[in-house]
Amino acid sequence: MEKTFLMVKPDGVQRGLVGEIVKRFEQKGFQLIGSKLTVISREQAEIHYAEHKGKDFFERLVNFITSGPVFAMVWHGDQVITLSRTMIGKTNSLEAAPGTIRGDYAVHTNLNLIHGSDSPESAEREINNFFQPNEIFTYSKNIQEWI
Ligand code: IDP
Repeated sequence: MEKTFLMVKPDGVQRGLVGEIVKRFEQKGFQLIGSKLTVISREQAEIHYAEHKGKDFFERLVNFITSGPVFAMVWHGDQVITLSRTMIGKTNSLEAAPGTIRGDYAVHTNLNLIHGSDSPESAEREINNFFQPNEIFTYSKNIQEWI
């Protein structure tokens, strides 16, 4: 079992896609174990996107991600890191396949609705950047054996 950090970006919140996005991960069979609507600080954004520091789109990315509320989530499940990335779709909006969140709802790469961790290491770092330990809940569901 793994944990991952998923975040509906400001464009997804503005467009009213929080429910649709949560629904997809719930219906897949993953478990929501933490969530909050929050406006992230510039410092948090720079930590979150540290690997892009120095790139030409970095400033715009940080300005965008801090421009309004995001819906930050922690999800739990088997292979949730890889499977949630598949459900999100490719970064480049021209390559995001129909059926994926970006493929179904996003037009531009810089307004691509959702972030998902790409490895166990990033997931841990990103969860710690956005959540306190007491904001994450583990609980069992009997349905789990059917998933
Ligand atoms: P990911 O969100 O699919 O994991 P990353 O490479 O981590 O993709 O990039 C983080 C975010 O930075 C992307 O979701 C996108 O919003 C933005 N981004 C990445 N590459 C570009 C680009 O070439 N132009 C504009 N924005 C970009």
